[in-house]
Amino acid sequence: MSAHPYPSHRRETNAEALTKAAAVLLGLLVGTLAIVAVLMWADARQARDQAAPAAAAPATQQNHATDHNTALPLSSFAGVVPTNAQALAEAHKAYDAAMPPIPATDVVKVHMTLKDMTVQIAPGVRYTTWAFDGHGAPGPIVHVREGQTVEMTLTNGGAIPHSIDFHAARIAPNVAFRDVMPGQSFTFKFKANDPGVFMYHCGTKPVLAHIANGMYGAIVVEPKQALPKVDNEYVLVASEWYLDSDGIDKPASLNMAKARAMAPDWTTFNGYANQYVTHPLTAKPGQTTRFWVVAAGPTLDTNFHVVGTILDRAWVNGDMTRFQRRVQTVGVPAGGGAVFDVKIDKSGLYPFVSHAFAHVDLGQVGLLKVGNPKGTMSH
Ligand SMILES: [Cu+2]
Repeated sequence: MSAHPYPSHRRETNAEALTKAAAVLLGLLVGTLAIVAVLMWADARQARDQAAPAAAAPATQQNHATDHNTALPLSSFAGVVPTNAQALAEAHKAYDAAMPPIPATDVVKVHMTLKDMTVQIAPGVRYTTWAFDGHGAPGPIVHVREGQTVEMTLTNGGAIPHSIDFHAARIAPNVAFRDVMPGQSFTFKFKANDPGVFMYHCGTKPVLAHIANGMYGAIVVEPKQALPKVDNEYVLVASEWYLDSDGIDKPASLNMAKARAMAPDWTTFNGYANQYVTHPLTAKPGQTTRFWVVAAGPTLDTNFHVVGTILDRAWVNGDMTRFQRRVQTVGVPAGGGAVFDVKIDKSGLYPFVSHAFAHVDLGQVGLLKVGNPKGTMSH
C-alpha cells in the first residue's frame, strides 16, 4: 500500500481537481447566464419605458396647447435681446396708451378682425400672436360711457376658431362669447351698465393659450357721474409672454409648459417690454394723471405702484362707487382692473411698475415723465 501512496493519492487528486474545475466552470456559466438574463430584462424594461412617451410624442409636438409635459427645467429667454437692442427700442413705435375719446352715438360699433401676425414684444424679439384688430397685443382700447350700447362684431381672419369675452357685459356667454369659425363674423350687443375698466379676451379653449398668444385688451366704461377731472389719462394692460425660443432669428411661439408653470420670459405693459421707459408717458408739473389698469395675465397679477409718489385716489378692483386715498401699491388681479390718480408737482422721471419686482426685471415698467427733467432713471 505504501508503494502506491502517491499515484493513488495523485489519481484521487486529479479526479477531485477535475470535479472542482467542472463545478467552477458550471458556476461561471450559470453566473454569466444570470447576468445576461438580468441585462436583457433591464434592456427590455428600458425599451418599454422609452416606447410609451415616444408613442405620445407626435400629439404633444403637433400642438403646444395640448402638451401636458410640464417637466422642468424650462429654458428661459428672459432678457435675451440682440446687441442693437437700444436702437431697436428707440425705433419701436410704442402702443398709444392715451385714452381715446368716447363716440357720441348711443350704440358704439366696434369691429375687430382677428389676424395671425408676428409682432415684437421686446427689442428684436418677435412672437407669432393671434391679434385682435391687427394690433398685436393688447387689442384696441374700447372707450364708452355707462349706459351706451356696445355692438361688437368679431371677424375671424385667423386659422382656428376664436371668440371675444367682455368682462363689462352681463350676457349669456354661451351665446355671445361663442366660437367664431375662420372666415366668419359674429355680432352681439350689450349695454355697458357697469362702470370701470374691464378686460376683454378670447375665451376659446384652451383659454390659457389664446390669452398667452395676445388675445386681450381693455374696455373702459366711464361712469355716468363724472369722476374728478384730470389732465392726462392712460390705459395700461399688464400681461406676460411665454416663449419657446428667444425670438431673435425666428419668431417665437407659445411654450405651453412655461405658461402652465407660470414662468414667463417677458412681462409687459401694453405688450412690449420697457416701451414706456424708452418712450415715456408725459405730464406737466402740478397735473393729475389717471391710469386705467387691467391685468390680462393670462395668469399673473400686477402690483401697481408709482415710484416717487403716492396714489392719491385708487378705485380698487375697478369699483367706481368709492376710492381709497393715499395708498402706495394696489394689486390688480389677473382678469381684473383698477383706476389710479396721481398728482405730481415736481418735474422728474417717475417709474410706474408692478412692484412684484421680478415683473420689473422682465419688462413691466415704464416712466411718467413730468416736465422736462434732466438726467436718466436709475431704476
Ligand atoms: Cu382665440
